Amino acid sequence: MAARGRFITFEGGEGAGKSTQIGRLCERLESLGIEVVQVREPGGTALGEEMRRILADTKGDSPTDRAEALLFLAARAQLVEKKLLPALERGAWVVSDRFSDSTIAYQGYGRGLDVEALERMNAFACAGLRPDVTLFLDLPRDVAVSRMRAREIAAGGGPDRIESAGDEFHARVAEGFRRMAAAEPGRFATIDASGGEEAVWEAIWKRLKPLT
Ligand code: Z5A
Repeated sequence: MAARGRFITFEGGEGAGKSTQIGRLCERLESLGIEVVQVREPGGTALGEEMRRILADTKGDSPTDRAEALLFLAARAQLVEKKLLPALERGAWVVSDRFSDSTIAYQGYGRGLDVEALERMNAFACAGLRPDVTLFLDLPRDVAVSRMRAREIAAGGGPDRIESAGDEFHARVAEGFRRMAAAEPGRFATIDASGGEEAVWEAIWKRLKPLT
């Protein structure tokens, strides 16, 4: 029987460089002959992608804070059971753009919902699955905003519902990630994401290479 694969998650505020670094990581792992399953949250299943559309919508009937939390959790439950557990059981690495810590940071610290209740609901939704390593890309909000604006101008898009939540909300989210990283230093690696792509990548690979 194959050894269980590794489960790596990337967390942090929007525009911190998660997708960019995940692309590099998956390429590196594949070049080493490792099977990689790359997913994003919310998403990764048909149901999850539909939830993503609903959650980003700025025009429809906005979910309440509790309904928002439950939508993220439902998308996660579907992803874990349908995709992540089978991949890990056959020995693949799973690399996820956000996971359960985002719910604690955004819906707990950001929206002000009960963090302990969210932790219990996360455990239920994840069927007990926890990341082996969580890379927290820490980037000052003003730098992230200017990176995102440059991207939006290039792509012609605009901020979604959660992106538009305001500076105080995003400061609480960042504080939430920092507290979680400090509370679980064995799982979290805090990466200074303010450097160039190459410097950030080197810090990430230094943490993950010993697991290959
Ligand atoms: N959410 C939640 O509330 N609760 C939950 O439980 C979950 C999620 C799971 C998902 O957003 C939203 O859902 C998110 C949290 C919430 N909302 N907010 N706000 P998403 O998946 O659409 O997007 P995101 O996760 O917020 O990330 P992003 O905007 O796609 O950013 P990123 O992936 O971290 O960054 P990037 O795309 O790699 O880089 C951003 C730009 O910077 C891009 O133009 C890059 O080329 C550039 N870049 C990247 N790295 C560098 C460096 N090192 N230097 C300079 N420029 C760089």
